[in-house]
Amino acid sequence: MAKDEKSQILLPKSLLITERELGMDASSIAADMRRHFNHTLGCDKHSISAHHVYEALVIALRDRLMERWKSTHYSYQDKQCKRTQYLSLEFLMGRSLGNTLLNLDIQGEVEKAVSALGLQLEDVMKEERDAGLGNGGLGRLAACFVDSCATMQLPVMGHCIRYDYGIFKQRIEQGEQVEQPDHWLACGNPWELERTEFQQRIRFRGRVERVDEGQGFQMRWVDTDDVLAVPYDIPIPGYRNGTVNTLRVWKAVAVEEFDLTQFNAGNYAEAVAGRMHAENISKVLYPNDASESGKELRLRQQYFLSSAALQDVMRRWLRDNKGGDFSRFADKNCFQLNDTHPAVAIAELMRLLMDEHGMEWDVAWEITTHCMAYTNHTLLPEALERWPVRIFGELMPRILDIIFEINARFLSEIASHWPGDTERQARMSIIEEGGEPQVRMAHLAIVGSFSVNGVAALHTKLLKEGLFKDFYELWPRKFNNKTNGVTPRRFLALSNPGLSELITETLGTGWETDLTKLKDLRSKSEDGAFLRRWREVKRHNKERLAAMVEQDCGVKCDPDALFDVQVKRIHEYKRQLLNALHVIHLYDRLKRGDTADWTPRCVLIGGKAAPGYWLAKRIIKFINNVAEVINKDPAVGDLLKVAFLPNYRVSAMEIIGPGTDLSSQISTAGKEASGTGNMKFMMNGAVTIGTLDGANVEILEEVGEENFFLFGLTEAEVTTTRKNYDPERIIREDEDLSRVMQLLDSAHFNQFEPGFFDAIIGSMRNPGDPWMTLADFRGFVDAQQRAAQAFRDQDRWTKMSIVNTACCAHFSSDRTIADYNRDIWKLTPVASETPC
Ligand code: 26Q
Repeated sequence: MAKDEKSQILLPKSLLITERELGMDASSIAADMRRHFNHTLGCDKHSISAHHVYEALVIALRDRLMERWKSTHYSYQDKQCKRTQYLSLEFLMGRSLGNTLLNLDIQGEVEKAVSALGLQLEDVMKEERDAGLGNGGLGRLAACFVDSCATMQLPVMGHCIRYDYGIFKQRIEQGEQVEQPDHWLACGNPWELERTEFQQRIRFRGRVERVDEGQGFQMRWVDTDDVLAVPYDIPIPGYRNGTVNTLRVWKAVAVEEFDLTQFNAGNYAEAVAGRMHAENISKVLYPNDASESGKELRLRQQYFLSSAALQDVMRRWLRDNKGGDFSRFADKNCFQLNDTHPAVAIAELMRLLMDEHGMEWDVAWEITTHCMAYTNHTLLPEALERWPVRIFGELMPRILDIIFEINARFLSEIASHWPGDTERQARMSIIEEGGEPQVRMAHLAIVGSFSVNGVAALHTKLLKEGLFKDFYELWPRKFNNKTNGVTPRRFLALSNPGLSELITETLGTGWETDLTKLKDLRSKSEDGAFLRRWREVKRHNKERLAAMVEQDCGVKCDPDALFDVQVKRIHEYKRQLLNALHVIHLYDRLKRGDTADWTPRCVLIGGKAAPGYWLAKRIIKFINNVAEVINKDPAVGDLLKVAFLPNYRVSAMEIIGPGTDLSSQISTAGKEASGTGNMKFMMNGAVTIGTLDGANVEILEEVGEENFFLFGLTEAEVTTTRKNYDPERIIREDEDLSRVMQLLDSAHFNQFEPGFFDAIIGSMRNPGDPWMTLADFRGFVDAQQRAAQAFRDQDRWTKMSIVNTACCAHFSSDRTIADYNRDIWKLTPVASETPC
């Protein structure tokens, strides 16, 4: 018997199903789909839709996941193993259906079940919307990580906010980005399971009281405006291993007694408005991929997530450790902070340990600093998060007190380490003085964590030498590198079935969880028949991509042309403008008849701009105008096509990656922390044209210079060249660039919009241009020429493509997670064996 804690009613164990009993064959699945379609969803002959079929299938699959989910949970519980919580304001999951079918190994049976019901699985799969709970790299990284953790049977739970609105949908109207809200939950989310029984109360505002309870002073945070955090669990299946981990997403709900005073005073509307204010916390994902200063709602989101996740862990701890002994808490728990966005968790854990569990500062600090670990994702100083002390104090006064105390103790450590060095104290302080005082979140994260990592070797080196130099001098052993990776299940096995089949035929299975096996493909690159097969797969994937481009942009691309692709958020440092300059140069060559040995090319560019980033939006318009002029010009024909792909997202990458020949990774050296798109392309046999930046450095190391089109200044050269950077001279001395700039100056791409691109042109001509776009023009054009020439020798190109796939093992997120686990988390894998 088990007891209901609330009602005290005794519940017989016979209620529980303890064996797996749901069939994995087509007929059991079809039967369950019909039952859910008719009974769970209540569909009848008047209300029949493809979406309901999709929902019925997902519920049938969720039932099957549920058995494995419980087993996994019991196994972790039985072992009382150490666990990691991955705290992230973003999880860019994309679609789940294909991934679930792949991981449960029931693609074939579900296909049969669906066709027995008279439908095509492919059509049903299109019904799923992307879960777009993230902006880009950082959010997708979190999604790849939970996939790898489940596949490696590591007890890791993801925590995120259950935003009602994910990243906006991008439409292009007259060449400009128009944002539309992404109400992805409008038709519900059949994957999730609401867990009201685990809800938590999150406090805001109020004031702090000092109370004497006999055994010394205690701090009490009182008169607060509380919000409930209600968790929804999303299953994360491992690859064919019986493990199902959890992504827990938290929704903000007003507390019942919320604004009862208003209500009782007859102010009904005000009382309801108060509820809405609380529930706004989980309304919308902020669409900036660099920090946005000062938005109070964003800080509320950060504290909401951090506190909910920590209280959730505390609840479990107190249940399993009666009497509240915290001495082993840090041995059993790790919190990985995905950038500084959840860094307030450091102060929140201190608060919970001291104020709610009566601990002394030093004991609480020892625990906190032994379970927090921080990952940095940026090298741009302007992207480091800062919050005005004033906002912090208003929203979370108790948390601000704790941050001040952390800082006071930290500064005295600095003072004894470097006596008299007040400048260093000011540089390192968690509080930035001067003007409006700010909390420096990265400093809080470094001081409060036992591990600080960058996301690629170059990035980590630059963090130690630059941004975090002072901290590295103080705590060299805290700093470590964890080069990013991507999951080969979604980005190879699922999105590139043709290549997967060829690989499996050649090497057997097992590569899906051990990409080092792919290195044996290298020996096949001399085998003519294999080259032909490889080329056929790529050709088929290019047809699929060309169909998407035609549908979404109305541009027809010849699948035999070189597909040159750059998809990522629009940012000056990522230099979509350099790409555009090259396109204009090719157009100029065509116009002047310089077409000897021409390689037909389709240039595809896609990505969202933060709605408030004016220049990034103007860059989108620029690319669209250039594309329109070129595509319309009869003199150009099929030799050059340019398209801007609207609404780039995870599910689009699943088509784009496999169909790409040449992957553009052309950021200013020293600016892109890692990049992960570069890895997805490489895995799918695209060759990279890139600078020595982020993880490109490691891709180059793996494939060798002969399989990579390297160009551009190095990070060190960028730093020295900056001092006497003279873009006008570069233009003067390069005839091709002069001609390109002339076309721009003559408004060739904005004949009806005079002056429209002046800001763009001006930014590149500016000697202070931080991204030094023109400095790399010549190198880029020459590298593109080498790529075009290599492509004309199809055997040579195919070999390069094979080598790229063969060498991608280092970029599997399984390798990344193995590194996190070996150096930071130290978890033991737990097989899911316990009966459900
Ligand atoms: C912060 C505060 C307020 C509002 C927004 C934000 C915010 C949100 C998202 C700041 C940054 C981000 C996202 C950053 C990001 O995606 N960075 C990328 O992370 C990848 C994974 O490590 C790297 O590969 C990329 O190089 C890096 O740019």
